[in-house]
Amino acid sequence: MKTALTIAGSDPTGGAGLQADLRTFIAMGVYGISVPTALTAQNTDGVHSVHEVSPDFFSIELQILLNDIQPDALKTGMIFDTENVGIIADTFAQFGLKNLVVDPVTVSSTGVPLVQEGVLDTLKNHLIPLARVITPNVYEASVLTGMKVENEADMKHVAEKLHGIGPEAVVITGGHLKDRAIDILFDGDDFISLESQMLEGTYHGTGCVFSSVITAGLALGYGVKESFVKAKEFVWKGMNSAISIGRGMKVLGF
Ligand code: PXL
Repeated sequence: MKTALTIAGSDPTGGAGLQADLRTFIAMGVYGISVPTALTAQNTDGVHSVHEVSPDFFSIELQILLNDIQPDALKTGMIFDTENVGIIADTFAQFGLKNLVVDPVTVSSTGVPLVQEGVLDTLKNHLIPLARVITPNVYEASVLTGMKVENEADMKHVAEKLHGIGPEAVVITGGHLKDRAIDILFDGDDFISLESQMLEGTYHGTGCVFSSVITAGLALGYGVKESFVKAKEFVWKGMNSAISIGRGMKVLGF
């Protein structure tokens, strides 16, 4: 069986973060392994507080796991500590890892910061250049590039700019154009733009699940484009079957 690693923050609701990543890997038929970067105290109303894993212990978590298991693909989500970003980059090289997907998480669905100041710069300089795919949403793409992203042309423009940092492909999620939800892939040659209807309401964890499907796809040996198309379909279906497990945001149903 293929294995995929998620390096992310814990979300006790299972709607986002490490738990959502593992749920997605299972649904995709991939064995999931996981290294937490931080704990969050949260429910479906939002994130209450964050407790990070210290760089010393984070490093041990990775060394012990990867000394034993070589994942077929890996993804990063919430990385609270700047130092932990550097540790992931070093570990990637040390173990000759492949198929890295970087989801540059910045804030929670309700706008609570999930990263220290400086994390995005460190991601840009050290981790994103190693990635096969990066999956910022429109907001994250705008913060990473300092550019305004207000329409599909802007999305394409930031995708090109981010591709210049070194990843094989850039996916920008969450573009809105009238009543359509747009996601864009740029692989250095072509753009693929996938559209769906915009759905009412707030859904928790769509970005995490999207990048996890891509990671599982790469682990299974699919190409970047196929994995992107699978991710759009998977998230769309999950949103249409979303469930209210608590009193707040819905989580994807799958
Ligand atoms: O959706 C981004 C995200 C990632 N990781 C964790 C989260 C969230 C959003 O709340 O809690 C742990």
